[in-house]
Amino acid sequence: MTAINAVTDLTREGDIAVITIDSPPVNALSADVRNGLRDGARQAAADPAFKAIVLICAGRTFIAGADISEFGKPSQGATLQEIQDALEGSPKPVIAALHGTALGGGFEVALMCHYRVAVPSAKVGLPEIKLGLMPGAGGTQRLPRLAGVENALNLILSGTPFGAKQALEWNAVDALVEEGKLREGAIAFARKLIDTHMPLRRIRDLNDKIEAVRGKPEIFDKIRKENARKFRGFEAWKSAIRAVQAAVDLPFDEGMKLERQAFLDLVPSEQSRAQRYVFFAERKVWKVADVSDDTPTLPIKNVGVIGAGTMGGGISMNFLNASIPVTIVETAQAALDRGLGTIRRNYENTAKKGRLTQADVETRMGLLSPSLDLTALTDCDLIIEAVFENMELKKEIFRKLDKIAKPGAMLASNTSYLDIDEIASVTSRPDYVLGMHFFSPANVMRLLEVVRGKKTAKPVVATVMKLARKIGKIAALVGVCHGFVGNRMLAQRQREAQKLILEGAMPWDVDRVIYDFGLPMGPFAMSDLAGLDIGWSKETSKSASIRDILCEMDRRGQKTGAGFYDYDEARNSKPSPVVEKIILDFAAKKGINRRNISDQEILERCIYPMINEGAKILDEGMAQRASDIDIVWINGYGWPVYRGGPMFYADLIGPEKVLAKMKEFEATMGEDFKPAALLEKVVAEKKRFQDL
Ligand code: 3H9
Repeated sequence: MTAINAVTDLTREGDIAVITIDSPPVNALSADVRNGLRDGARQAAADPAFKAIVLICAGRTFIAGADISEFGKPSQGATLQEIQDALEGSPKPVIAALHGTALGGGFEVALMCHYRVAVPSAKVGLPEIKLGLMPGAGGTQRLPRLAGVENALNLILSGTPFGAKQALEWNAVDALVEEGKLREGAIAFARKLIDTHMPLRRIRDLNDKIEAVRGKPEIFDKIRKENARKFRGFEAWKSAIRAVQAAVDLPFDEGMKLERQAFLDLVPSEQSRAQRYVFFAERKVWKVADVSDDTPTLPIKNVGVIGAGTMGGGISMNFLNASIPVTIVETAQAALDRGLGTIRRNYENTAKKGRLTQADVETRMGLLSPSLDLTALTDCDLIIEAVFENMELKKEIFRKLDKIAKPGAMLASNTSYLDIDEIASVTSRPDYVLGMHFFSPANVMRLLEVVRGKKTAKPVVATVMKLARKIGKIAALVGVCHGFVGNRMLAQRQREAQKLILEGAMPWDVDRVIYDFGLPMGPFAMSDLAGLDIGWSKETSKSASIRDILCEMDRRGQKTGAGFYDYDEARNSKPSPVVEKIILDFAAKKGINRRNISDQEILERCIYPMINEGAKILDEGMAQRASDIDIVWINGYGWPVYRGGPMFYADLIGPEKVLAKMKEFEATMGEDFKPAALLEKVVAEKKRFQDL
C-alpha cells in the first residue's frame, strides 16, 4: 500500500490499482481529496504494473460533493481540470465504485471515470440546486449524454438523489455489485475489462442522446415554463438549464467552459450564500448546548393526543406515519367522528395521488384508537394536548393528566402562546412537561418548536428532539415566552401591517410587497386563509379594528367568501372596494392623515421589527442561535430559503442598516421601533448575528 496523501491510499490488486479516499465524515472534495484523486490517478496511470484503476471510498459514502464550507474561500489544491485530465484522460480504464451517496461533485467525479459500478443501496444525484448552485464539474454536460436531456434536467432541477437501479437504467451506472462486496465487485469488473480488452469509454464522446434534441430549443422553453412557478424568486435553475442546453449546442469543451463560468458566478451570489448557510443551519438546529448527544432518551411506544380538531388530527398523523400508535381523545362522539373522518380523508387523498396504497391507509388508521375517556391515555409514553387556547382549560387538563398518566410519561402542550411553566406548575412532574408547537397543517408543515420549560428535564428534551427527527420534522428548541420564536416575531409584522393600512397602504399593497420578497403570501391573505375570527367573538367585538368590523359583517375570510379580499368560487382573490372604503372611513374617524407609503417602507416596517424581536429573543436565550430563528421562519412561515431567514437577511444587508432604520422609525413613530440591546451591540462590535 502506498499513501498518496493523508486521505488517499493506492493499493495493488494484481495488475489493478485501487485508489481509496478516506476523509470522514462524507469524503467531501476538500483540497486533500482533490489532490489525492489527481495524484493517485496519475501515479497509477504512470505505473506500468497496472492495467486498470478502481476508485473507491472508505466510510459511509462515496464522495458526497464539494466541501460546502470551502466555497467562497481562496481555492487551493488540485483543480477540477487536473482531476478530469487524470481520470477521464487516463490511458487505463478507471472504474468508480459507488456506495452511500455520490452527490454533486462526487457524482461528477464518478462521471469523469470510464465506468461505474455500485451497490444496490447506493444513491447518486446532483443536489447543487438546493444550495443555490448548479453542477460545476461536468454534470450538466455528461449526464445528458447518458440519461438524455429531459431526464438529466429533471434530476438537476429536483436535486433529489436517485437509486442505483435507476442509475443503471439511465446508463449512469454500468453494473450493480453485491451489497457489502463493492471492492471485490469493482475489481472483478476491472478484471473483465482487462480480459475482454474493452475500450475506454469516455462520456464526453457519447453524442446520440444530445443529437436527438439538437435544433429543438422548444424542449428547453417547455422545461423553463414548467418550472417557473416552483422556482419563483430563485436564480440558479435558469443557469442550469442554459448549461444543459449548451451541452446540446456546443462542443464538449466549450459546454464545460460555460458550465464552469455559470457555476463560478453563482458561488458568491446572495442566494447561494443563503442556501449554504441554511444547509449548515439545518444540521446545527438539532444540537442542544447543554444536552449532550449521549443523554439517555425515553422510549416512545405510543402517543396520546387530546383534541381531534384540525391540530390534533394533523399531529396524530405524524405519529401514525411513523408507525407509532396514537390514542386520540375528544369530549363528544360527534367531534371524534369528525376528526377521524378528516384523518381518513387526508390519507385517502394521498392514496388517490398514488403516494400511499390503500393497505397503507388501513395500516395507519389501524394504529389510531379513538376514545371519549382521558383514562384511555394511562399507558401512553407521551401525551400531547391540542385543545383551544385557554389557560384555565389547559391547566384543568394537565391536572387530570398528571393523575392519569403513568409515572415517567411526558406531557406536552401544543399551545402557540401560553406559558408552559404555568401549565407545568399544576402537575407533580414539571420536569416531564414541555411544549410541542406544531404548525398548521401539522401533518404537512415541517417545523416543530420544542418549548423547553424552566424545569423540563434534559432526557425529555433529548427524547423529543429525537422523536421530531423520527416523524420527519425539523425541530427548533425554544424557551418560554409569549408566542415563542415564530409567533412572537410574527406579531411584530402583524402590528405593522395593521398600522400600514391605516396610514396609507391597502392590504393588497402590503401583501404584494411581502409576496414579492418571496414569502408564499402576505399578512392579509394569510389572515383570510386562517379565518379572521380566530380568537374573535361577536359578544365582545367593539368595532375597534378593521378586523372587528369585517368579522361583524361576516367577512371572516376565505371560508365565508370574503375577508380583506373578495373571493370567487374557486377562491381566487380580488381587492375589495368594500374593504377599501371601510379602511378609509376608519382612518378618517381616527383622524389619521393618510399618505403615500412606498414599497420599501412597507418592507422595512414589516421585516425590521421582526429582526429586532429576533435579537431580543436571542438576548433572552429564548433561541439557542440566530440560525435556529431562521430555521423557524423558513420551515414554519415559508420565508424564502434563498434569503436565508430573517437573521441571515439582517447579516446580508448589514445589521447597521437595520439599526439605523429602526432609530429613524423610532424618532417618528415611537416605542414600537425601539432597537434591541443586542442589535445595538452587534452593530457596535461590527459582528453578524450568525457569529454570535
Ligand atoms: C458541489 O458538489 C458542486 C460541484 O458541482 C462543483 C464543484 C466540485 N461539505 O448531513 P449529515 C457534513 S456542491 C461539507 O448530518 P447524513 C455535515 O455538515 C455539494 N460538509 O449526514 C455534517 O457535519 P456535522 C453537493 C458536509 O448521513 C456531516 O457532514 N453535495 C458536506 O444525514 C454529516 O452530514 C451536497 O449538497 C459537504 N458537501 O447525510 C451533499 N456534506 O456532523 C450535501 C455533509 O459537523 N450533503 N457535510 O454536523 C448531504 O446531502 C448529506 O450530508 C449526506 C449525508 C446525504 C451526504
